Amino acid sequence: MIRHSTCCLCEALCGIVVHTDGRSVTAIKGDPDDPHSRGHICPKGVALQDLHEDPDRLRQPVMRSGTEWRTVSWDTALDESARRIEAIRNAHGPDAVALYAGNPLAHNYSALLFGPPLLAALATRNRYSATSSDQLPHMFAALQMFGNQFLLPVPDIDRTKFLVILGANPAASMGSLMTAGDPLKRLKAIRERGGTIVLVDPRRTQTADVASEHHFIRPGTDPFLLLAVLHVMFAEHEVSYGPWRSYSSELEQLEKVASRFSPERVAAATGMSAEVIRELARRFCRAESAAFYGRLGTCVQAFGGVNAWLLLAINILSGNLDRPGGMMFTRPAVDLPRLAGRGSLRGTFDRWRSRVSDLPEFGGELPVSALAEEIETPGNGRIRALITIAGNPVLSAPNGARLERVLPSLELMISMDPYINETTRHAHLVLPPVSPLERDDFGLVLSSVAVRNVVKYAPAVFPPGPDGREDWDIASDLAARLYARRRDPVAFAMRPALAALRRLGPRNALDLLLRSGYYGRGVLPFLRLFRAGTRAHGHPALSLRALVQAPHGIDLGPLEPCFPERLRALGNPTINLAPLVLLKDIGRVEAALVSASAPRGDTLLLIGRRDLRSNNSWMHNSPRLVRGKPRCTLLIHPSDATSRGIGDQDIVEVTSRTGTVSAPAALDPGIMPGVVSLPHGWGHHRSGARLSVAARTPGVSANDVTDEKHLDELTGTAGFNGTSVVVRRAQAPNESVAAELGQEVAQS
Ligand SMILES: Nc1nc2c(c(=O)[nH]1)N[C@H]1C(S)=C(S)[C@@H](COP(=O)(O)OP(=O)(O)OC[C@H]3O[C@@H](n4cnc5c(=O)[nH]c(N)nc54)[C@H](O)[C@@H]3O)O[C@H]1N2
Ligand SMILES: Nc1nc2c(c(=O)[nH]1)N[C@H]1C(S)=C(S)[C@@H](COP(=O)(O)OP(=O)(O)OC[C@H]3O[C@@H](n4cnc5c(=O)[nH]c(N)nc54)[C@H](O)[C@@H]3O)O[C@H]1N2
Ligand code: SF4
Ligand SMILES: [Mo]
Repeated sequence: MIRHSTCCLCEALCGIVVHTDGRSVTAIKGDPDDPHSRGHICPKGVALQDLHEDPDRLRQPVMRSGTEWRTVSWDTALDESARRIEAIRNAHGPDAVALYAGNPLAHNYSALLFGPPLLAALATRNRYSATSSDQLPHMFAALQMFGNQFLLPVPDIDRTKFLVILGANPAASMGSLMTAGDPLKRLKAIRERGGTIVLVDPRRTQTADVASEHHFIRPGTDPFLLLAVLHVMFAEHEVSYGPWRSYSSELEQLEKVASRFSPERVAAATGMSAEVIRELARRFCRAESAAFYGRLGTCVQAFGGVNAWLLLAINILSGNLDRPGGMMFTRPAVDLPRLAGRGSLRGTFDRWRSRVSDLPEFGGELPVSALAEEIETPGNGRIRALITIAGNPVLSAPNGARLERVLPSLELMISMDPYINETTRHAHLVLPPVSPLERDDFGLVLSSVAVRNVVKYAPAVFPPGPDGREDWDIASDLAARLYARRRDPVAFAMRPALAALRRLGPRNALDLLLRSGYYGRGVLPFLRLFRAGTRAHGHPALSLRALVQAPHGIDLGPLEPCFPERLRALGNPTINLAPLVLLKDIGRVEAALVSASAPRGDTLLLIGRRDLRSNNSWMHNSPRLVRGKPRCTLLIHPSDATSRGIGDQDIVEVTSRTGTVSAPAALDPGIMPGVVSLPHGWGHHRSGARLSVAARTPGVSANDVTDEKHLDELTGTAGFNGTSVVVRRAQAPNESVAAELGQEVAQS
């Protein structure tokens, strides 16, 4: 038997064909008829089979006493969870119960649609998620400039003539905020049609193999580069407002700021010559079409917010926003910016701050950098219970080691997760969802950042196992049980509402969203009620049924210019080119530029990296993915290695303010001198986790040495990249390490 589905692991949304003998998988292949991915699949997609069959994957809820886990029924697990959450809430208030939501939720439409009732029932200000370890700056800039955190333009890579890739490695990540089936093939096509790809990255990654040129940039210095590009654009009158002149405000402020950052002034700090920067700006502006695409490397560092803003500004002022071949907006079948409406879902910032470090709220969440200290620090408002959903912050949060130390002090921890891993081993209850092949799939989030408008619904490949429940069902059931224990008017109102919502279920909810969307059939088709816009020609009018009848998905066509109508429809008359909060942050950029010339002593700057066969922290229990040579190595430039007496494959100690890890060194001329790279998501040797394959795989957690205090002070986004470290050969005399770090801290 074959079933068509979508791989849920990364953002590429590959169509897959799952071959089964009814109950188990016999093979997983790429779907050649998927109009989006056209047959592409990577090793992780094939390894969905390992995930599905993994004996370590939990099939039933488990409850811990001491180090012993016992299986319990769903009723027991959910009642016990609700009882214990309510006890802590009643004793210490709602903020005592924290919630952390991880990355896989972005790939889980039903959990996204049916998770909010749990958020509402908890009503805590202590909400955290992987957003603050990731794309928060892009959402922040979209909110400040367009008035909607979901209006994220994507590079139109299928048509562009000039693409700059700053701090992204699609060869490994398969694209991020740029959902594109087979991104490498699409990138290669840019050059085949005579276009140019410029990669700017502290490492010559595999993406360099498809780029026309690669330039090193020192980690954390991106705002200098971006300001210098703008400087050249203004100074040489390359600014072409395109259609934007009448919709943009605060242009003069931006020009004034950029005028202070000439290419000559930033050259030494960035490690890029003034001539390279100047030429980059000129070529970018003169290209027939161009997209300046910046991603994770520009986000998870000291200037994430400023970077995201300047990236948008460059695209706007070169006339490349919302034009074919530039940075464009999607028009997905279910439109998140429109769904967000005019209320707080459009985005919020700084409505409250974290108790200990005074870090700002964004979108109802606090930065994950604050999580450990909020658990650790006594006083009013201290976190006493933590619920994690699809997250592994012990391995993924900055200074995860600190979090690991404080988790055992919690009075209650509940995890919705299929594994007992480095984080969830501290939970009192683990509530496991079904495997991805046992639930249906719809690209709610990812099709809104896809390089073409695409839509696909994939029914579950297998029915759920005997005790299997989906995330949406677990979360909303828990919410219902929390309300059932309360006596207040909100709870009285919410009980029937939630019961009705659960009866509706995610499938019907999706159908309504599709029908009322841009390409929808309408909710009452013959009356055409609630249809958002005019249907594009040549596609069936959308409903869930129409999608079920198109098992490979439907291509709704290339991205189309949609401004200013779309901006207006979302309630925003203009684009703010220089939002005040961002302008103010330029003071910090100036200070960093001044201190960038100070001597660095013996310290190196740590950055991360991704690998095609690895997926954040959680696919390392797949035997086929972890085979082969160790991947958790420290890349170091030969000159930095030689000066430290380090040879290839020597074990080195990497020490930061927060800790030390050991890893084999890999000498690599492709990494910038002064920079070292360690991938994150490893370190599965911790006792108490139930990951038999991963535990045998060597590797340490990069987040044992990243620093929760090194962050983007404006947005609170984690600053994984650019962490100061000292690297020594293991067993080498070690006394001077502390002295070096002391010096570094004094400098910063
Ligand atoms: N040093 C460093 N740290 C980083 C990064 C970096 O580049 N460098 N990258 C950051 C980024 S971009 C991100 S997104 C974060 C990710 O950070 P997290 O989201 O905290 O971590 P993941 O490793 O994605 O772990 C996902 C967890 O979800 C579980 N899971 C998988 N599928 C499901 C599901 O369908 N339902 C449920 N309930 N659980 C599921 C897995 O078992 C695992 O425990 O890490 C960040 N951390
Ligand atoms: N195979 C695989 N695919 C994945 C994931 C995975 O773990 N494995 N994770 C998924 C997730 S959660 C995400 S968010 C995406 C991320 O996808 P991408 O945004 O493509 O991120 P990375 O692959 O981490 O590439 C970031 C690049 O930034 C560079 N860099 C580091 N510091 C700096 C800096 O200061 N400035 C600049 N300019 N560059 C810098 C790094 O060298 C690296 O090449 O990938 C997704 N896809
Ligand atoms: S690139 Fe790999 S992990 Fe990403 S969606 Fe495709 S098959 Fe899945
Ligand atoms: Mo991410």
